[in-house]
Amino acid sequence: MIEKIKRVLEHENKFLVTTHVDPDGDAIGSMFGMYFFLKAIGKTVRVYLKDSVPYRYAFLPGPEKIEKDLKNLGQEVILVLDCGDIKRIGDEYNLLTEDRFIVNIDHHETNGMFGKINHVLKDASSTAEILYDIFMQFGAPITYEIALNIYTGIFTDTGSFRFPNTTEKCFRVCGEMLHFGVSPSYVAQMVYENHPRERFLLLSEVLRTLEVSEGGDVGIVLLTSEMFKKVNANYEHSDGFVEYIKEIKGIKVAILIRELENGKCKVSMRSKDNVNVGRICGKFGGGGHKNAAGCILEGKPEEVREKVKKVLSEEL
Ligand SMILES: [Mn+2]
Repeated sequence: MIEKIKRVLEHENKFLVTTHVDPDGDAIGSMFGMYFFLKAIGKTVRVYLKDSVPYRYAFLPGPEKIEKDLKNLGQEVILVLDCGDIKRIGDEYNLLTEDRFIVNIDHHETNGMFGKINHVLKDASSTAEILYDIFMQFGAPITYEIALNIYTGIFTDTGSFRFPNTTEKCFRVCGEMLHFGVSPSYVAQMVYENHPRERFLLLSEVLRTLEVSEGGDVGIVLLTSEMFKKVNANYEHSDGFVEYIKEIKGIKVAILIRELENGKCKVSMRSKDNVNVGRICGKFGGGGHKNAAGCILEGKPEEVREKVKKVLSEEL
């Protein structure tokens, strides 16, 4: 598979790189890393990202121009990175018709295999780690820009080397990125110690809703539209809140239920060890990984909480 991808990257000249909406550090790092790599081997590259780059990843070196629509699509090879479902690149996914040459590079368990080439490694920590192996095939020099993006992708998708997807390889690849000038403390500061204060005002509202199950293994919090208004915060400020709930002793499943505008809620789940929240979210039409997944459900946050509790009581 990696040989096939190598051939495409070598022989084609025009590429469009994209990733999922609501991008995380691996999505942005993979996309920008691929951008700089393709530039380094002399290719013409466009980058399409429906959403803005979240503030915590704004330090990452990236292309000057990020396109927000796919109107002027030519004959580019489309590289879809870190995206389990083609619909998640944004509304315009339907412009990527069957005759398009899509290369799907990902590590989501629930990947829809929507590409002409599908390089989906479920055991990889991150898409950035998969890209590292691809880049190594070329013998092209890894620049600081590429290294910083790869490092950040692996660092964030492993929860700073805390999640079960953390392997020897993660440390090896990240260690190697240090040779190219990456500073781990700089990345950590940019990603984790660079928040506007609205985030913490919002967090204090959310923590008031904390409900821990009788057995102490499930923690659920709610995030309502009202709370955003009250502290003048936006969605971006709430990124990663669910991780705090997972820090409670004994918690196996941490859940954040966020109210959306359309009478629905986004449910984010995180789990420890062998609890597979990817499968649980799959039952609700969502997806993700074993220890990190999400889905969207109808109803007010309190109603959604009841639905989720019911399913969890059957599953755990
Ligand atoms: Mn990822």
